[in-house]
Amino acid sequence: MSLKRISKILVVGGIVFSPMVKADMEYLKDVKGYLTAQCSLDSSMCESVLKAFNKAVTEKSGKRFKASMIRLSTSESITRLNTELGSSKKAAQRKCKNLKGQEFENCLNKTYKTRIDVLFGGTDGPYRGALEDNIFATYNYPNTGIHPWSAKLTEDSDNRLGAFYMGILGMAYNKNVLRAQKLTPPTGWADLGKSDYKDTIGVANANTSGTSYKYLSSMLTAFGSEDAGWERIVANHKNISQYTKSGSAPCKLVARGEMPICIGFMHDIANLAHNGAPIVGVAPAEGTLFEVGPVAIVLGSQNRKNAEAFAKFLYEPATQAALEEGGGRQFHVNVASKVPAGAPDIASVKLLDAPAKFGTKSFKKSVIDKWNTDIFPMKR
Ligand code: S7P
Repeated sequence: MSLKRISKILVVGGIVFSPMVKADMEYLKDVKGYLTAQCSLDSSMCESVLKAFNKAVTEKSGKRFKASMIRLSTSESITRLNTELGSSKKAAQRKCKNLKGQEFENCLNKTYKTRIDVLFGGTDGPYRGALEDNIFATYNYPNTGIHPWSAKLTEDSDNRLGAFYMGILGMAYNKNVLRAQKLTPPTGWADLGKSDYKDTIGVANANTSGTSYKYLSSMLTAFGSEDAGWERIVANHKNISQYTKSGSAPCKLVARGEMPICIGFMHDIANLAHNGAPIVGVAPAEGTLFEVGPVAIVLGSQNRKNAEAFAKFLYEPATQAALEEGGGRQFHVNVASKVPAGAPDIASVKLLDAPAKFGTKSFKKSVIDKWNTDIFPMKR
């Protein structure tokens, strides 16, 4: 996809379709029983979205509804689901091996035993990689009244993934801490490797965090060649003071003054600043990648109709309001949703376009394996 096309699809509200779903959300009235989700947003957003769904269903159906949820980082969430489906997959290899197309999908759906109905939130890389695992069901995700970056993920995944928000990866610093340590603010990825920044930077661990994979992918895209990107990753590693499990943790530490510099999503940084923290976001000068926040229904879900209703609900402006209540200032999928106050200014960001291979399981594995063997053990 050309950069021109990316810029076009990112113009929030730039393309207006007719409203996608009726505001009355009648489809929620048939939701009953159970729904178990794995969520990879920041936990406050996971909770506020689920609370909004429970409330909307309870109001529509007239019966109290309570979905349950587990919060896991994105790669961790995919790994956990694959582990849970381990024995089902072996059974499916025997039972479904001679089938194709819809018959194959129906067979997987019958054979898989899972307690998880739906995955939502987190970054797109690990979800894209998991398409090769045959764990997500097809669904007619909403396709009108939405921003094109969402429709693209659904199209790329042959209707196995929806996407309900978009965010841009960046970095941030605590202006008080930087001043106290007599450091100048970073302006881009290359600055993070400067010797002045020894022990000052926080980023998440690549094994668990989708944000971390987005960071590595940005580095491998921003410097003209992957080799040049790896050199920068090594230089930055020497200055990392902490690798956290979750992607949103480092900038929270920076907001509290416990660390000078972090790598994280610009909408999370904007939220911390909006709430009064002395944190300043930086759009990396060399350019950066964006995430789209997916939703996927699990093959074998015992509560399939509820999972479908939940996936549809994520596209409603009501979900944008719930995200915002949980501190989410990312761009919501629905063109009718308001851009949250304090959301980052896309026009000031140089957006990069990662090659399609970054969304494949094998390439993601090769990047994370290299990070584990060559980068992480290096002395800092
Ligand atoms: O807070 C929103 C958000 O930042 O949460 C997700 C999260 O950082 C990804 O989690 P991991 O890095 O721990 O996998 C992002 O998708 C989202 O923008």
